Amino acid sequence: MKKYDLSRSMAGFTLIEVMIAMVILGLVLTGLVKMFSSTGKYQTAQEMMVDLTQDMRAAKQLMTYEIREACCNPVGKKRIGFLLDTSDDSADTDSNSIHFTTDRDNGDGDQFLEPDGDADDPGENIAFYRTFDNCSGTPGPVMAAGDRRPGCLRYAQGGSGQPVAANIIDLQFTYYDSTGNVLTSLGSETDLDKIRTVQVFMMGQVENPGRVTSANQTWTQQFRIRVRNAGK
Ligand SMILES: [Ca+2]
Ligand SMILES: [Ca+2]
Ligand SMILES: [Ca+2]
Ligand SMILES: [Ca+2]
Repeated sequence: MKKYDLSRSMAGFTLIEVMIAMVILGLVLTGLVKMFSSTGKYQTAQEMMVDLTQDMRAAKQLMTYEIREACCNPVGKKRIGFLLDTSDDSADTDSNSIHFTTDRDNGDGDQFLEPDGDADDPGENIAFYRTFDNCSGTPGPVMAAGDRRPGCLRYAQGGSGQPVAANIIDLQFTYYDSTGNVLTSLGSETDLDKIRTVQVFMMGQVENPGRVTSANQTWTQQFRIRVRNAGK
């Protein structure tokens, strides 16, 4: 039987060879680490944008549904529609907020929608606005249209506004009358009753914009909603 000469095979690599092998291995590993870390960053950037666009699309759906159903008043016992509140910038109908009532039900809790001529039942007093906070904890001050700092889009149903989407860096409402002209004055209920269409401009920013190029930091959506029941 042939014997292996261990000492001889162990001596097969010189120190130089081992060092060269280690340097090559090091280079390969560095390359691999770089490749993986850049892939990871790319995925995170994509995920951040997906998060933002999903939140904003959901916000659009909610706003479209609610604004389309605004001002429903089939019984007509009292005025129901867009609201004027000069004391609270989150509770009026202007460039940075929208607030309206609608009569959908009588609040009896059954499955039937039975408008009862008033707007004091659940889900009949709706507002959207933006506050200067990140949607967690106490709401910050109401933000002006065009204020490009990140804020929280909120949805109120008669009480305090619930968070809908964070990192919203602009929210602007524009109101149109029946002829498609922009309503510039909304200082009275008579003016508010002229609203037929609402345009929403919304811009969001990814959670960590410093990690991505400027082209991938923001997402914008603008849409118009016809208020089906307005003027009826
Ligand atoms: Ca306002
Ligand atoms: Ca009602
Ligand atoms: Ca009622
Ligand atoms: Ca009912």
